Amino acid sequence: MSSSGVAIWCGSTNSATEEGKELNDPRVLTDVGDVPVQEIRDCGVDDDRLMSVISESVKLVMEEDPLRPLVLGGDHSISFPVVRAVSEKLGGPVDILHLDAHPDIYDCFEGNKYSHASSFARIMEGGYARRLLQVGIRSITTEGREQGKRFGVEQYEMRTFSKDCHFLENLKLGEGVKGVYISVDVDCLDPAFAPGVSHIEPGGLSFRDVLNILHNLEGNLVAADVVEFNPQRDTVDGMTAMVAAKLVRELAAKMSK
Ligand SMILES: [Mn+2]
Repeated sequence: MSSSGVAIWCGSTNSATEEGKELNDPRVLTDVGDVPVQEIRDCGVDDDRLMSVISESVKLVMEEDPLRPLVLGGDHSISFPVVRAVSEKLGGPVDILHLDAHPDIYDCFEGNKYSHASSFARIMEGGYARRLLQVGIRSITTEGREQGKRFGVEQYEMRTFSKDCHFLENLKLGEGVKGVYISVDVDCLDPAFAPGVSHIEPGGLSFRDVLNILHNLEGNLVAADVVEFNPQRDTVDGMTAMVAAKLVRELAAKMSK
């Protein structure tokens, strides 16, 4: 998180978002600090407890009306405890727009039901989401498709993106539920735009595709996460940190509307 954190305020760009929100305004973006996940893990707590710590931390942020959490990973395992907290705090399910190369919906991955590849199975089982739209998908197994069907997930694959893009850039979500949650895995982007991720998967979205979807989305955006930026892989001039930071900036602007 630290290098994308620095990139959010980087002097090579200015403090305005594309649609003219001022990030210097604390009503648009305020850093409330980190959850010390690694330190907690090092204390030997089990995964159930670790997930609870993340959920309780998000709920604590939401006490501070009108703060809306925008959580930075880490890997995609955080989406489950964050969405759970948002849904429990607001008192009902949300609609989720999930941008990712992968559906992250395995029942269990490498023996871990809380893995980065299982978060959306836990979210759907828990009833924390009504609709789940997955966009950018281009690495999906038979189990991923079956789990998608089982939970009624709307999976939009990259192979049909040119056909679906008009629909995806005019989304209206969150009506009749508590609002909209956006989860952005940086690997939804083509590696040409964002090589600094753990799982390189060619054939992805352009940065402008993602911005078009976000900017045009209609709905009350109550929370979001940006995950899977990997600073250790960000060897091309820190470019992916800037990409992740711009996602955070534009999401913050969208959330402050
Ligand atoms: Mn992914």
